[in-house]
Amino acid sequence: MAVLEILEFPDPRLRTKAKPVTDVDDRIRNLVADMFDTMYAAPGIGLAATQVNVHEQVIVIDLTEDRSQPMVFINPEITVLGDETADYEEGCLSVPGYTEPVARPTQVKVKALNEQGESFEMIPEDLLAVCIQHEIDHLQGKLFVDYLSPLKRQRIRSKLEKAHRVGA
Ligand code: GNR
Ligand code: NI
Repeated sequence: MAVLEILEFPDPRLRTKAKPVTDVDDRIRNLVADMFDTMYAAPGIGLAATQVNVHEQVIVIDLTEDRSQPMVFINPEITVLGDETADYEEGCLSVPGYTEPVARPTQVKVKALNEQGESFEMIPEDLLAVCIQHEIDHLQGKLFVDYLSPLKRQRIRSKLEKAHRVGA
């Protein structure tokens, strides 16, 4: 078990597209354990493997404060079920210190593998629906700042670049 380093925007490695996991084996279960350690330490409610510079399709989520509902999504596939979208004020461990509203579909279905390599489907609601879409975006090399205006994105980029230079 280990707390891993989280890449921060505008690190180009965050733009890498993750590959599907072919074998849900002990190596992947170890990665999942390290990702939970990293997410809980941050703290955050979700983490995609991309953020710890592992470019395989693995996501962990736990929306609870007492860490009681850990969820694992391997090779997730999302289907949008309806036209409705809602704005949610999003943040990201890879964009520390900034939040902005993002509009996303509210009705989605997710199919994935669990830690045992078994397939499951669910219809997430509310914050879970937001978080799963945010994490699947990471696996595709996408960040919530990509939904903002170029001006807002550039301001965040400049401030984080400066913070990285100063070592803040
Ligand atoms: O901890 C997190 N909080 C959060 C809040 C609103 C929308 C999405 C998120 S995910 C984020 C952790 C993270 O960066 N996951 O990739
Ligand atoms: Ni994020």
